[in-house]
Amino acid sequence: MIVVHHLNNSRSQRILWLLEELGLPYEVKRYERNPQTMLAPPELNKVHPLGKSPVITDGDATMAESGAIIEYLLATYGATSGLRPPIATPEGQRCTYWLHFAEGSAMPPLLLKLIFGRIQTAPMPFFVKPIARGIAQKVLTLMVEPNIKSQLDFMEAELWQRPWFAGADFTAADIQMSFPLEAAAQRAGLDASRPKLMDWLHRIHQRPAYKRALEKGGPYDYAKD
Ligand SMILES: N[C@@H](CCC(=O)N[C@@H](CS)C(=O)NCC(=O)O)C(=O)O
Repeated sequence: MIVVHHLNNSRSQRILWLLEELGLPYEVKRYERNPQTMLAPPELNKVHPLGKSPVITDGDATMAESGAIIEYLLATYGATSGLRPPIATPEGQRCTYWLHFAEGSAMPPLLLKLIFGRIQTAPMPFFVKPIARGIAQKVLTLMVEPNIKSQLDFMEAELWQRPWFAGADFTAADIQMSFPLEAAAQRAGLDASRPKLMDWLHRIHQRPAYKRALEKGGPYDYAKD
């Protein structure tokens, strides 16, 4: 039996969604973030040394890292699902690209925005405040925000060419891309000025498997479009 070690409001929502799309039986073990630090509880370290979510176990195998988990589930159980087009096709190549892009390129600036945004409002001694805030603002305006903007422009342009990230059909690339785009809509300025991305968010949120995954996973603040 596949067990998903699922943290509330996290990337592991994507794994529940994939399992629902595949129609596989699985068990969810829920973990709650520390409300102050937002970090995962220490029990997750007992499943995997890094203590992050998602992690799955399947028989003797333990696997972390969303992209790797998605590849594993598709290779093991999803060969005929159509969610992973053959690698030698343009759809397959695009699917691989977005499966990697989501965590490798899209998430880092979004995470930096979150961290440097928190520095700007964090309590600290009054004499440090203007320096810390000034540095945070510079990093945000010179590096982080331009990166987010160019990535969002790029993704919007891609969706003007095809309805889903890999091509004409919904694939695992759309599942993997959900978290960065939901995070961008929540805290990084993705809005109606990028209509193709907003329409894509709306379409993924309408999928029955997405809705079933929400019921299984519990609180998930990112499911807004
Ligand atoms: N690149 C990893 C990132 C894993 C990750 O950072 N997960 C977050 C949840 S969105 C987490 O566990 N955060 C809690 C913590 O760092 O303690 C993946 O895609 O699986």
